[in-house]
Amino acid sequence: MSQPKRIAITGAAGQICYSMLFRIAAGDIYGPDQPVSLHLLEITPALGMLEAVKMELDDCAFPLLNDVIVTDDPRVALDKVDAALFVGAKPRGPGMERSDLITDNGKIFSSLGAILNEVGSPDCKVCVVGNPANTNAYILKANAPNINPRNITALTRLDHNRAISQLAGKTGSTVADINRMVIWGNHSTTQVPDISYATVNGKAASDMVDKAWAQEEFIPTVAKRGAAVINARGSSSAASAANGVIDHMATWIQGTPAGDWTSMAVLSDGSYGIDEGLIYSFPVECKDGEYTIVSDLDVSDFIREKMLASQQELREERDTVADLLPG
Ligand code: NAX
Repeated sequence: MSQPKRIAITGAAGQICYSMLFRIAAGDIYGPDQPVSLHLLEITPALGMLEAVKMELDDCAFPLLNDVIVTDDPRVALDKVDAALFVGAKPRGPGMERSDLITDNGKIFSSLGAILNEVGSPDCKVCVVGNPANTNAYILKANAPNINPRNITALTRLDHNRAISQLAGKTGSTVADINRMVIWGNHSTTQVPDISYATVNGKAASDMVDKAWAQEEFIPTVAKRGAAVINARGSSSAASAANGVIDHMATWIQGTPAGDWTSMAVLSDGSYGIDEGLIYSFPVECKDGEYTIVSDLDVSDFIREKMLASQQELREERDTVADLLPG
């Protein structure tokens, strides 16, 4: 068997990770022939809980799980890892404004970015999950110039999966029948779930649903799904978020099926007129561990206006965290 792939995971004692670590240890990211080592990072007060998670990982006797490191030292967790999943962040507390959350969590990502810059591999694959995910990835990238900026991504795969599920429900099909869904923009309520290119069993989705549903129901339902889950269960999406992270990484590493694509928040190269350097969700094709932004899609005026509004939100978030960006 090959050398284990080393994966750092922050916030490892939290609820998303409790649904995620066991699947990674079972091979769900790198596949059934690739051993893995988990580098689990937590803040010091949560180390006891994290030890309990390690006990359970040990008790599963996963054949692919080479070793598990439990630490509160990011230098140990991030040392030469092949992949880093940045889940750990504070949730929004009572009375907190979104801008307070951005500044508080932004500090976590500027300091972890600087440490990844020192001890990480330049080609480490990064997925930021902790909110605000796109802007946290932006902060991390700015503080980690030694890391390939194309490899610093944020999670919109949960939104992508939510969109597929809504379209399948509406068209009476199964999720496996649906291809070419897109999420544009920020992982926030300004995101733009877009069925313009989606197919259901090879047929154009836009011919199967009315425009009013696509514009007035589908988009807000997907964009506000996180809040709907919070209202229903009293805490934020965990298992579906964990599944989204695993899908994001597995697709990036193992590739998109022929004729399909996925959505990832990645470094904008100016595609579709989006500011270069922002971390923005685009449709991407993945092959051999690399992604390519799907180019030259025809974007309607309705969708473009929403894409620009999401870009504007990301610009404002970037300006809010200017103090956390070096230089
Ligand atoms: P939890 O509060 O259950 O867990 C977070 C964990 O992070 C805690 O155990 C905490 O001790 C740890 N932590 C805090 N600061 C840390 C630091 N500096 N270093 C290492 N660990 C640290 O939250 P959970 O439900 O797991 O959610 C984690 C993050 O994911 C939140 O920011 C949440 O908003 C975000 N989400 C992002 C989603 C996405 O699609 N991008 C969807 C789900 C989720 O809302």
